[in-house]
Amino acid sequence: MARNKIALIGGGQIGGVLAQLAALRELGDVVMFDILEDMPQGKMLDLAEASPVDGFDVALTGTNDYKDIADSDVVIVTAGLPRKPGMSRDDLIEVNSKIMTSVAEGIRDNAPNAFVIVISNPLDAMVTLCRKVTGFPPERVMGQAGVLDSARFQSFIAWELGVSIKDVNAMTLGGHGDTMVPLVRYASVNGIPVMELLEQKYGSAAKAKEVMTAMVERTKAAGGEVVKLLKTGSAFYSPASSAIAMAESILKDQKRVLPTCALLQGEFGVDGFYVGVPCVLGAGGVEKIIEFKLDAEEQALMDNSVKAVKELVGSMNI
Ligand code: TXD
Repeated sequence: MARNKIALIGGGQIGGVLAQLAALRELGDVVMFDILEDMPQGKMLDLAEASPVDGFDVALTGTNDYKDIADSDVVIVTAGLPRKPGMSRDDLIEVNSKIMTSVAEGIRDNAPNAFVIVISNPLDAMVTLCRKVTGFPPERVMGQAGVLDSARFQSFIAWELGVSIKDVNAMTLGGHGDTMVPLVRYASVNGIPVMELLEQKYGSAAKAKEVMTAMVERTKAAGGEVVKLLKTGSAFYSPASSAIAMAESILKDQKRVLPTCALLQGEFGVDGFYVGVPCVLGAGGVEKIIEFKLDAEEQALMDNSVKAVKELVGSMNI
């Protein structure tokens, strides 16, 4: 049986960590494509030379030729510019649209059966464009944002409550921008509502709400917080880990329920737009979009986020 093959389009900061994680977990052979000459070849050679130390046994290839991504099972796209301090994700739309169009053509023509996970920003627009250009069915084209946004929310909750991150469960919905919706009502520590634990800690519902609001706001601005500290480039460890969790769930048919930027066709009252929602990811890609009831406040926040996604996508004229 052939080994799984993972193609990485874009060999920059996130691409490098994706390659390392895929190799360490032996998810399959990895091909890294980039337009920069020799760079992906150099990175993959370097990583391959770590394999005797780490003990992973996969083939690692760097390339500037799309032909090398043939027969890939999963393609993860990070090609594009990251933002600089002070920029919003949406500021990247013009330059990254051009890049995404050429990338999607390369995938369509060379890996027509692959599942595609888009990471490039602005995420909701780039995944929409990628699907449009590839013409792939919606279950095979998805975006990564929600796993990361949720992981950030979970981190803040764990740090605030002084509990292990392993026991915190929380999720964000909506677009990958300032309007994302961290779901407070469903945030829990092994099923115990986080709001209840905050009230215990602070002895007042008002203070608990204030602390939660601060964590929600920090989650929404978490990408910018990292950008500001790094000075050049944006987050790369956490986006890579997040996309690898999605790829692994597909390659191993784990059927994990992960917040995924998926094409909605009536779910949550949205039709024809990519929005972050919980999905079952398995051998069929986005196998199921999980719908659940939102209360009035959550629905209003979701509507606001969907509106922002629609405006963003509309600005691309595709
Ligand atoms: O959660 C998320 N979705 C994200 C997204 C979280 C953080 C950052 N996110 C976005 O990912 C970020 O805003 C960027 O749009 C992408 C990639 O971020 P990264 O930090 O990896 O950017 P780099 O280091 O600049 O790498 C981009 C690479 C670089 O090596 C370029 O040479 C390459 O993309 N590039 C291309 N590759 C292939 N084809 C084309 N046309 C191309 N143009 C540039």
